[in-house]
Amino acid sequence: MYNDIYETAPKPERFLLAAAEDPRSNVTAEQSLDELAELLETAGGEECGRIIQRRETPDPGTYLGEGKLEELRNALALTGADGVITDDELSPAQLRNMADILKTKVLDRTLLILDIFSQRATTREGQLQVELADLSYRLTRLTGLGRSLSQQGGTIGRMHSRGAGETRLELDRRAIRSRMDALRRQLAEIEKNRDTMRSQRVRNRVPHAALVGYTNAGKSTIFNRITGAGVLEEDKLFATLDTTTRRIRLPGGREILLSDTVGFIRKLPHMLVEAFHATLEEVRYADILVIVVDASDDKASAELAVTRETLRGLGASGKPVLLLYNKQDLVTDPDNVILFPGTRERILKISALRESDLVTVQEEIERILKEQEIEYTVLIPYADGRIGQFLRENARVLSEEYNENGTVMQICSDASVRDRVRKYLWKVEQE
Ligand SMILES: Nc1nc2c(ncn2[C@@H]2O[C@H](COP(=O)(O)OP(=O)(O)OP(=O)(O)O)[C@@H](O)[C@H]2O)c(=O)[nH]1
Ligand SMILES: [Mg+2]
Repeated sequence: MYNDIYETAPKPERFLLAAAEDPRSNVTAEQSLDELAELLETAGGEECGRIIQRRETPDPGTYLGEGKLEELRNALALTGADGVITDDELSPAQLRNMADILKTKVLDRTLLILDIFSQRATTREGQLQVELADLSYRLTRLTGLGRSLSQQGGTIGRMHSRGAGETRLELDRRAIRSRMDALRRQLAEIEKNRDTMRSQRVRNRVPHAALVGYTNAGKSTIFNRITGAGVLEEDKLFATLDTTTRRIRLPGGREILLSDTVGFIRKLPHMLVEAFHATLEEVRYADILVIVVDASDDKASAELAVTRETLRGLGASGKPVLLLYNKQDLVTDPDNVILFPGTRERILKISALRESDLVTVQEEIERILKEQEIEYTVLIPYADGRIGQFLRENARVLSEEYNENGTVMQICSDASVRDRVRKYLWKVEQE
């Protein structure tokens, strides 16, 4: 009788993990599959074995070669797994063929990440972004996914939290396209509102620092400890999907905006990068990037590389960077992790759990901001009085004199304000 009660707890779906190991990659297939297993756990599933094939490029038709597929089929029978997840994104043909050959549910890393994002997106914008990315993935894979997902029960890969997964697969291509258009329009609307907010910020000239980095590095923990906000921090991949921004006062008295952002990951599906571009605009407009690295992770250096690459893709490289080697309390052998800081990057070894370290972080942000400030002189013709007003509101005016041509002002500000008054620069005037 009690059995009924116990049986109501859903058993996690079990999957075999499969990877084609690229010998040129800077992480091993084992490490990459460890991460895939963590992703699977976050999605509510469980690994029951792995199969790795060493080959430079996956088989274009079936991802793994014939022999390995045979091995996989035996392992499926042996373990009673609910399906297979591949470490790379599968092409439509690979997905279809693998599902046909293995006669089981076949998922790839991308679908798993999409699944997690769809379970975890909380804001309206996040949900729209995930749905858009999900539809663009499915659009080209209707047949393959139909065959793959019809094989077994279970929920992973079906976008269960949205409740629309089943029907969505049946939508025809035209319906999907028009839904995608509608989603893009709604996202553009939200983006427009954010632009307005952002230009107000520029006017208020509050400097903006963004915490960025690999998923699970400790960004939200640092953010919460500094701001007192209650952003979810968890030992799971992709705990954070939405950008949160708070205004804080640094120890020296200066106010800044601090943002917590979605974590990056290797092989982040490109449709997600695209969908999240708007959210990550906060990163593009930031004055300082605070890159957080989990220094206790043996993949730290590869993860830092992914972070830099993603930042480049977002058009956010070239900003002042503060590099935080976090989780020092867990680092047992400091020589074990070799990280390569970029030139002119400040580095701090910290633990988010140590209060004093977080004060140091804020002092360092303050110092960097101060360095960014530049002094220059402008000559503003009397007819352009509003420019003088703009500078009085948005910069520090060191001196102000009047001559026959206009007002000569000595200014201290950051580069963005100076750029806006570029045509009045005294030097330019002289040349
Ligand atoms: N021991 C230790 N644990 C830490 C430290 N910083 C963060 N953590 C833990 O690491 C895990 C991930 O932290 P989060 O702050 O959620 O990481 P995140 O970078 O925001 O991750 P995503 O939102 O997934 O991108 C949590 O379990 C934290 O408690 C640290 O300095 N030391
Ligand atoms: Mg987070």
